[in-house]
Amino acid sequence: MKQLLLIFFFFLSLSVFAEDGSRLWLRYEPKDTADFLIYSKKETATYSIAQFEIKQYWKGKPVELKRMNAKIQGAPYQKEAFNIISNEKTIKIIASTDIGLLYGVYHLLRLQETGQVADNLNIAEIPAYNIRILNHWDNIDGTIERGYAGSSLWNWDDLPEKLSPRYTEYARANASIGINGTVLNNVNANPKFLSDEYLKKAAVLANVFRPYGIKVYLSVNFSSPVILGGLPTADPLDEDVCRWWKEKVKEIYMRIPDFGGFLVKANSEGLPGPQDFGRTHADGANMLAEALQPYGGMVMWRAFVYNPSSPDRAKQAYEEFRPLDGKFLPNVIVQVKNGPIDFQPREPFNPLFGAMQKTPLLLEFQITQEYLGADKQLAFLAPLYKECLDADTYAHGAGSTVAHCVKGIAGVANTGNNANWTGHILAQANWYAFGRLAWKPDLTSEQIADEWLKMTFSTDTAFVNPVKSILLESREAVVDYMMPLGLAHLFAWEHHYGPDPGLNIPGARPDWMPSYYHRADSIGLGFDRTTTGSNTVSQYFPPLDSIYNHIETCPEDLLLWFHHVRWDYRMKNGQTLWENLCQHYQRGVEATYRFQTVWENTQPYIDPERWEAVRQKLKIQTHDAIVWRDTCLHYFQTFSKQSVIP
Ligand code: GCV
Repeated sequence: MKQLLLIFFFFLSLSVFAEDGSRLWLRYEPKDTADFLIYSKKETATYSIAQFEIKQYWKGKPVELKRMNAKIQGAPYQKEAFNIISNEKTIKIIASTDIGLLYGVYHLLRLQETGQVADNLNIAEIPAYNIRILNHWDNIDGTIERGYAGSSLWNWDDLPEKLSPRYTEYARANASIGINGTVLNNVNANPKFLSDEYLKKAAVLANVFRPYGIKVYLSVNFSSPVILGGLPTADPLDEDVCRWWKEKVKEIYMRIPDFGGFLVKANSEGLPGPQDFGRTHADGANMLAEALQPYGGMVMWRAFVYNPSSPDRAKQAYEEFRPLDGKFLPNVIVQVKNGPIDFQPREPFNPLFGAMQKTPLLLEFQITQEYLGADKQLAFLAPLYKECLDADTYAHGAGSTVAHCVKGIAGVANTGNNANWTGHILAQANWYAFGRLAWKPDLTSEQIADEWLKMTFSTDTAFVNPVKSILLESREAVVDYMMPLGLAHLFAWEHHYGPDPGLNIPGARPDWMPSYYHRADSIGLGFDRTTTGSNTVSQYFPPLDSIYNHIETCPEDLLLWFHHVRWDYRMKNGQTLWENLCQHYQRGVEATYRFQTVWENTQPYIDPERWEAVRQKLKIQTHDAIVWRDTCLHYFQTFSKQSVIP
């Protein structure tokens, strides 16, 4: 009952709005009616939300919410699936579970908001993956690692007693795009999150999220048995350690009966892990998996590993994890970043996709723009996500796309406690795009941009079409003015915002220095990963290994990733590498001017607050794009010895 009342007051609170971006894409206008107050005591909280949303916001013919097995052709029973079927008089949303109904309701409202309600709807939707999860890199002190939208959404000091209304808003926003899991804390995990004090807090958040179909997970520190439990070791084969984890898991499930499981970063960037005891990643993951298995929980074990002694960082995850294929328990899923290095503006797909054939994989994207302009720059990431999802691994012949090789998708969240949630209002589109693609990877970037713009701003084509075009262009523009042609990691020390290709800190890890990645010299530019270089190309299936290996066949947008290319090398357009490099940097800057011009013309279509907020950000973007272009070209010029072509 308490939960239903909370939901009621939450919806009531939505009637007062400021145009600060806080409403996200959920800008449904309420109907002029009071009948949404009627609900039956027998209904679940999820069903009540579905009912509220329809009664409050749906403006078409009567809707019936029907719980029965949804008929999804060719798909097995799926508890999150739904049908929407309409005839002249009514619309039926059919699902076998309440969460399926709620997803159906949000789908129908999306159709309404984007002007796509047809007379005879016959829709069957089933999510492509069961795991569609956000990873929050939120710390216990309220800071967010690589977060650019304020502090953590979780007010740990106020929990478990005081609940922010934002927790419900967060859950609702996620449910509306099909996200069904959230890892509350940073992968650089503080063991304290497993203390009773913090489990109580996490349990309260889980209670808020549950009606919206969202499970809570926690990142764990591998040394927790030592730091929290006082044991002398965290060796995964030690009986006391196994017992400690089993007890801890039992305690968690007493507090959170539907707890999702653990996310683990181990033996990565200085964090502890099983290798500290001469054990493998599989030993570590399986020990945790055994503890979680009786409760249906799972382990998401990250494959983000690299160490400074390796000649090529891009090879290491594959080298460490590929030999472990088949050695993980069934409730372990290995979480792999989209590219082999680290969320760069452009990377080839990670060669582990397709290569781990006996181990389920979870694809990890970054929604927060650590390497794509933080909260200051427009970079609509659907094209980046699509590039990876649609990439052909050739693991089982042509057509074995990354999307087919994975069992779920994780996204490092871009949310914080800023009123507009994501720092840059247009970055809300990346949260939205992530959810939509995790549900349906076949959607196009254009469809997603179109939906998001119509729901967030206006359905007027005079607004939607030009803004959609700049959204779709924006990621490529960032690549152009930051790191074109396959360059990577030219960032200044630590903050990963601005450029510093010449950075050289004596004594620092070489693989944290830009020169490790760009390898500029008097001959040319780029990292030789061919068979005569670091041989990373051989981690890809044929024919990709050979396509990447040969300079003539390597796609030009990845040229400097795989090859060290002479400054005077003739590219496909007949001009030299140096000339092309200059053109890309210039093209990127010019695109940002276009973003400003397009946005200036949108003033009549949207509210002044959000219009001005975006306008300011776009100005910063042009300024900073110029800094990128000038810094990089002037630095590379010291090697190419050629003048910068304007
Ligand atoms: C959470 C990169 C980031 C780190 C991040 C790490 C990871 O190195 O810069 O902040 O740590 O990736 O994904 O674990």
